[in-house]
Amino acid sequence: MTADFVSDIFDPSEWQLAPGAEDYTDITAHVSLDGGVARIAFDRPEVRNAFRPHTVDELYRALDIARQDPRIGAVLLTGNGPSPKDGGWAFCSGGDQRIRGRDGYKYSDDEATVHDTARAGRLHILEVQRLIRFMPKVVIAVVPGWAAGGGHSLHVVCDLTIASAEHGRFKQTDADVGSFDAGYGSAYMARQTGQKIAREVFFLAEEYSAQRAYEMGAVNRVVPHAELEREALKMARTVLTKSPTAIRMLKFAFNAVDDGLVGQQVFAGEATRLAYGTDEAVEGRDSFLQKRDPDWSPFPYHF
Ligand code: S0N
Repeated sequence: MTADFVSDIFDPSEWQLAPGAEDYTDITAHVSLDGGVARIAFDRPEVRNAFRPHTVDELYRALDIARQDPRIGAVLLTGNGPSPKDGGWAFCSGGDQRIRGRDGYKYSDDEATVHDTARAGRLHILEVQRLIRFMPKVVIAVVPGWAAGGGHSLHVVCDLTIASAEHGRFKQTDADVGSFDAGYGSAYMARQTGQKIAREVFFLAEEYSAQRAYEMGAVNRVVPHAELEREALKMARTVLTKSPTAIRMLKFAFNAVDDGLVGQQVFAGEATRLAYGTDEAVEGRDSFLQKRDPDWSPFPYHF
């Protein structure tokens, strides 16, 4: 069964509901009919797709389901629209400022009944950033409108970004509202665009068109608004034509240089998985289980 309509540029004939997606209130989640691509979208267009703690919980869950689904090779992260209030488009405008407390973002009173942590402030969008960063699949930010504040940081941390030529707009408002993403949002952005540009984006908090963001090296492709989702799906399907192992190793290799020992750990974990498939590793395991010395003689010291 194909999906219901969720956004003006969404093509329901390409998608089916993702597992568990019926329960989401703040996002939508779909899987392409061929099973290879996930589409996860902020669904609060009336507030430019700002996220509250509940939104982040759902986003984390949907991304983690995509991470664990062995058929899915690429994820589209986007925002539904337009806003019913004024027709404006957004990818995401970051943390919902209406519920920001002194120690982070608060669950609302009705959510409080279902969350043990309801009264504590949360900043767990950073957990979502890490999930995007460390999932062994290509995550594409599909930007139909504003990418602002924490929404800007999310696009930065995604592997690729494709944006609407007409409505895609980028603005790092963190310093306007007294917040600061001092991790991937800023330092990793500087890796992408260079220090001067990243500092300008944060220190001046000006608005940039999709075309200008492309020129900065922050966006991969700028396409007509009506074509955005089609082009994004095409990009994802191109990724699916590549070797899954090669893509995984490449993503973690790109990450490793900036991620310190965690980056090395993630890359090395994949290397270990590959090594387990060799006769040499099988000999190591079997010799232990058979209580004998390993015979490494068939395995050369490569140079
Ligand atoms: C996106 C902007 C530029 C769009 O401007 P535009 O098109 O003029 O629309 P508006 O009229 O401003 O907005 C339409 C309606 O949407 C509401 N709204 C928009 N954004 C938010 C938001 N983030 N929270 C709550 N409501 C929002 C407007 O109020 C308006 O509503 P009505 O119709 O009722 O008037 C513009 O909207 C804008 O600048 N938005 C704010 C962007 C922003 O500052 N976001 C927060 C930045 N900070 C974070 O995201 C922090 C994230 C985080 O968790 C974090 C991560 C790492 C480290 C630290 C933190 C941390 O929080 O400290």
